[in-house]
Amino acid sequence: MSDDKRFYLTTPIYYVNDVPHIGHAYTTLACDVMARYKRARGYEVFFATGTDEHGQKVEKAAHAKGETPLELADRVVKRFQALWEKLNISNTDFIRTSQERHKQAVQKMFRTIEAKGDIYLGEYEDWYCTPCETFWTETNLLDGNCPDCGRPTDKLKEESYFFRMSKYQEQMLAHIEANPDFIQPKTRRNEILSFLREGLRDLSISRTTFSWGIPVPDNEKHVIYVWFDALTNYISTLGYPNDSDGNFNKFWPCDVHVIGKDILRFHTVYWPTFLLAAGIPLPKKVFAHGWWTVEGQKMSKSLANVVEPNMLIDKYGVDAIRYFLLREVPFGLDGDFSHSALVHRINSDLANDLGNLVSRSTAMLSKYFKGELTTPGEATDIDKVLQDKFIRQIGVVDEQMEALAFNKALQSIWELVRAANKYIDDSAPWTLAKDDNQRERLGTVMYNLLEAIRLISLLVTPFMPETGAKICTILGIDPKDQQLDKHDTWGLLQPGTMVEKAAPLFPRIET
Ligand code: ME8
Repeated sequence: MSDDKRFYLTTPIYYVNDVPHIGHAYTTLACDVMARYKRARGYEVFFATGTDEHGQKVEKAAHAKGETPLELADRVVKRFQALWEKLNISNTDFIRTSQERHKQAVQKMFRTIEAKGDIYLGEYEDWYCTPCETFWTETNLLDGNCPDCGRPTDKLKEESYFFRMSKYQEQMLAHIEANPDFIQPKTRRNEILSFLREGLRDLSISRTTFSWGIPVPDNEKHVIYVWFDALTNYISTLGYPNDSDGNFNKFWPCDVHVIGKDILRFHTVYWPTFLLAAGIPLPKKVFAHGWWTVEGQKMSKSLANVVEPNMLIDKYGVDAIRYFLLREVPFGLDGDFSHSALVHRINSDLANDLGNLVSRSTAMLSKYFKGELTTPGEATDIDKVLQDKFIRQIGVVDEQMEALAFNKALQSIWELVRAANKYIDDSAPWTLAKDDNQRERLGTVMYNLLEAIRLISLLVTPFMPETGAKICTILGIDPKDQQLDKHDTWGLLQPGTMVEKAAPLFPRIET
């Protein structure tokens, strides 16, 4: 397999002091769709996710519950893993920062940068926001509170190891300027460029005030800063530094780190400068998506409006949720979750457009040909228009997927669903069926319709794996034998195939 047929993508690793909600599900789901799409296009994919288990925040949460931090982590990790299984997430690895393999990697990174002379021991005094695990200068604070989350900060003074981040300011600016796609979307790139132009301070990368973390090599009084620890997951998951399975060599640099906009600076300034110092190539792209509010409000425990994905999946089905989250909001912008919008999407796009297309078409084939596909006759103009549109649109979807424009890709696929529905209306099979001389034409129309449905099933599979497989089975094909890069041309359905009359794919939801 050539190098360009490899793809490595990551989600953030989630804190274990919170249980998974719709925001975490969103990032992970977007990565899953991309991973499935790339596999369908013949790529060997490494898709990493996991949990961020160290730091003061987790230590405090554990103590509040009368648990050790590891007990808390063990319990919450199961909830993340169970949710990913339920959401049909196809991750390659699940890294926990409490694992020994990860500790090895973090200590190796620390040692490498220290050996280069870019880590030194000093003293730290600043304002610390524990919920955000971030230090702020006096001028950053808003009325004494954290400028990000608005909560109170504490003044901390401690001996600390520092990373010479300031040394890399020019190099980082030059990298971002020379690589316009490194930070996406563009607005985020501008945000980071202006942040860098203001100048970089050296970064405190160790703490002595708590112990739940990875010790600094040869100075166990210090634990390594949780972000230095967490960001290293992107290479520890690949087996850095020993690389006994060869994955680091094979998959690094990462094709895309997908994150929420809240953690952009860590991924586009801290992480790349650590890598520059360690002499490791930089990731190719960081894509920051927007945030979900719920029914117009910020999701928060105190408002008791946190949307719990398990409940949604049980109520509406996993594919409907997968579809909704990626269709509703352009990837990169903020969005609002509401039950009415969800029900509307399910009823109009899934039940009406897609569901009806499949049930109408298979019902007609069953009625007119006892479910058997016949050999298509010569293509008429409307047949050619349909075929051309499908072949062209597959290329459009590909470009949109490459740009992580999931909502646009789904819109493009739905243009095909609507074109196929229109093809039924324009060719009026029920009229053809009344005339024995039109038998071959009727067979051609049915063939074209089912071939259109086959191509739609290929395109929807990364978004809705169960639905894609269900449609293939209805069409008498083994889903395993259908792969986008090999089967995206028109006319692959075999005449003589028996097609099932489909039960509704998505029942309408009564409101
Ligand atoms: O930040 N809308 O972990 P975290 C959309 N451990 N996405 C949301 C969201 C919302 N309302 N809320 C959360 C951390 N997210 C660190 C990361 S990586 C080396 C370490 C998503 O558990 C979004 O992707 O707070 C965000 O970046 C992530 O959850 C934060 O998860």
